[in-house]
Amino acid sequence: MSRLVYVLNGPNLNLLGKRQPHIYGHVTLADVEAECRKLAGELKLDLRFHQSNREYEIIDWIHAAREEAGGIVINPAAFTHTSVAILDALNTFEAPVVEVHISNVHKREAFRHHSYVSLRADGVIAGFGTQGYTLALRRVARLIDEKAA
Ligand code: DHK
Repeated sequence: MSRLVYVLNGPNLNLLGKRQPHIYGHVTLADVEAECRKLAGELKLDLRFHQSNREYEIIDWIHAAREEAGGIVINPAAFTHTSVAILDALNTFEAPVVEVHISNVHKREAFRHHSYVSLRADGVIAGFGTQGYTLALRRVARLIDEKAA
């Protein structure tokens, strides 16, 4: 089982830290990546960390993950609520998938309550702020370890 994990981020998350900080906080995506890389070192995981505002790029990264990754952590951002294409791509990936939302989407507008990605995700983390990413990585590491045992 590969110890490579893809951390994928959807649209507008490049503006994390500047965008609606009352909802998404002041931590930047670069800060999140640094925290994930630090934890990955401790958990002996390799990481590919990506963000895109384009649906097809996220799909292409999921396809790349099929070839080499032991897990995916994904915050699809607004694509969560719209993208059958990302769900279909994730359904081609056989290893663990954890879905992350920085905010508690269930406390927000009704259109954020439905997630296509949750139909595939092995677990969902919402409302833990950017800490959700490291929690998700810990879960993926555990699932990889359990499969290897
Ligand atoms: C991020 C977004 O950009 C929104 O479109 C989602 C998610 C929620 C988050 O909480 O990380 O609805």
